[in-house]
Amino acid sequence: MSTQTPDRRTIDPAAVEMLEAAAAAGIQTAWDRYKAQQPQCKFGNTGVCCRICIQGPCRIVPTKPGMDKGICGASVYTIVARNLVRYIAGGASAHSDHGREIAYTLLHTAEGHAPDYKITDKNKLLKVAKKVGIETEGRELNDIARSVAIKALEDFGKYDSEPCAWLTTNIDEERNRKFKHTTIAPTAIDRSIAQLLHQTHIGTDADPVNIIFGGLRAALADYTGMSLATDLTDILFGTPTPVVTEANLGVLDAEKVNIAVHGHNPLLSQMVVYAARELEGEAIAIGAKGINLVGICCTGNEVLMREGVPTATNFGSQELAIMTGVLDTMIMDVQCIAPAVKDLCNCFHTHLVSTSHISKVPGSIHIEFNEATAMEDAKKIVRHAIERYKKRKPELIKIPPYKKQVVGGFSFETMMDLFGKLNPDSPISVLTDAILAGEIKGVCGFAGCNNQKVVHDHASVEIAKELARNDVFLVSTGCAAGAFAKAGLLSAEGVEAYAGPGLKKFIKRLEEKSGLNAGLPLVFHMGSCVDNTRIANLWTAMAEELKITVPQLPFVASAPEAMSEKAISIGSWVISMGIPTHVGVLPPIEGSELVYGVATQIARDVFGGYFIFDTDPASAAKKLLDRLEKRAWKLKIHRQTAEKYDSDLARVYEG
Ligand code: BF8
Ligand code: SF4
Repeated sequence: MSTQTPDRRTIDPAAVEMLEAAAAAGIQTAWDRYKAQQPQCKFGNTGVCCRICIQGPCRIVPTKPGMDKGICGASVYTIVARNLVRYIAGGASAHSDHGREIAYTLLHTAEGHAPDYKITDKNKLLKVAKKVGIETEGRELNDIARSVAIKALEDFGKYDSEPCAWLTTNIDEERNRKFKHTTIAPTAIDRSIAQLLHQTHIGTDADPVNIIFGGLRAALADYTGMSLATDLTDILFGTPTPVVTEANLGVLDAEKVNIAVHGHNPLLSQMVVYAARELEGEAIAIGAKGINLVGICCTGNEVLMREGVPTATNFGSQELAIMTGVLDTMIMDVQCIAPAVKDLCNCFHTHLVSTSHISKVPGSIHIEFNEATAMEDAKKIVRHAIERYKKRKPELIKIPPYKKQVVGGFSFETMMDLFGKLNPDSPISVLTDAILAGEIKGVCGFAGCNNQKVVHDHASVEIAKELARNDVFLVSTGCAAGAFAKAGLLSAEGVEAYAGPGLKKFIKRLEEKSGLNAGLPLVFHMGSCVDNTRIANLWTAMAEELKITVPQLPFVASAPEAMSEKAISIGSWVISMGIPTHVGVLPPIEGSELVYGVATQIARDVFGGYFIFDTDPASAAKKLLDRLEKRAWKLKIHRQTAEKYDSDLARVYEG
């Protein structure tokens, strides 16, 4: 008998409806495929299967003589550590390659070779230029932009031994020292990734701690690539400001041409936004009421943040958008696009259009997207969608009537503007004062994915509600933000329903001054996964304001449904920065007590941040709260002591 009923697979009401429809129609989804994969291999699940050379796979059974090591003699700790850090190499490659494309587009825009792009946010350009040490006085904007782009590209492959600019200029002095002393500051993004693959080649590094440090260097390279991606994207398309929109499958409109942008890179999705606006008339000419653009995954987050484009689904429920029968085209770029979407397209009229030469799905239509012909390419895709509209099968249309209001667009700059309405001289102190006064307990940053190993959206939403009830200020990115959006936590409705008294007072005080008619949300949406660096900017500003180190700050992170290599990479730089980080899915490291111990305990001694693995949302929320309360209590004690003895605040104490 099946142990899975729809409501145990997802808490999203639209997904429940669609899963029922899928079951009735015999359509296979990720939930079915997950079940078919059970039981999953225990060796793989605990990280003890090595496939690094083709003598393998070597599977380790510590208690069985002869099987306690790989054929080459690699110990279980070497194997688990190598497997773990190779995830980081994958994640850092994905994020940084995305960043590199943005940097090239900025360069080509400045040089006049990418005519459809422009420098939209001049202030951000000047701010970023100053931050990374580029002269701005008396220079043309394009000239400055060119220097900024080159500086960013240098972070990928420069030959000197200075740490990457987008790392050092975004973190505080203490973290810079820490990363230097622990030798994990990357000097070039590409080198740290290549070096990590070299380090983990058969017969190179067998020392698990050294391997993990190599992994952390690549994780900081990941941070560097993400950070420059965020900065340069803001320069090209604008720094997000508050937007009001909606989320869930109910945002699809049966009377309009529906186009979903899916993936990560805004160089394409932003152009599709412009193209859709321009071609609205062509859609009307064929009998539609217009064009309805929706987002899936992080490129959806990018256009939500800047353009208020509604979110249709997050990662876990991406296939279900096609089952509505009204999605005329799904445009994909890179990352997190399940190949299964093409199989679903075969059952409906939807076309899957791939656009990147490194990201194709057999059977889909490929319309290559080039920055030199960006608008033309985007229009071609939108016109393709308009054509598909005519091919709809009315008998297959089913749009679940669920959607929630979303108030998003909270870039770091927008957060500062918001706080600045209460204290223009020191915006960030609005947040830190509320912590010192005990009104809020601290901050939790949510990130990450959906993972079939846990109930879709459940842990993210449950942990957020519990933390909110306990007066924790919440920010989010990625597919966790997608879960919150669909559950109504990204709107004022969420504040009314779940905020504790202190958090409610704090948000309402901000809201009164915000000038936002829609009100402020319970969780502040800070963007896509690369925008986790906006969250890092927030904790750095808070630590600097309080004159403490990041590991002393009442700030925690949670990825309740982490799934991708990118999520592992992000989690690794977040703990290196000094933030206790909850992950709600057990990564494959349990096969080595040593590696598990490094991730959950030793990391705390060295960096102040560490992983908390817990698959139970209630207990995870409690652990996160405990960490915040402990850090806030210590902070207050240390401040009192410093005041009493008229001394400086202790800069280092265990977080
Ligand atoms: O980069 S949260 S499932 S879509 S990996 Fe992917 Fe995870 Fe979603 Fe965004 Ni991030
Ligand atoms: Fe086996 Fe060693 Fe090859 Fe890994 S590297 S597959 S442990 S022989």
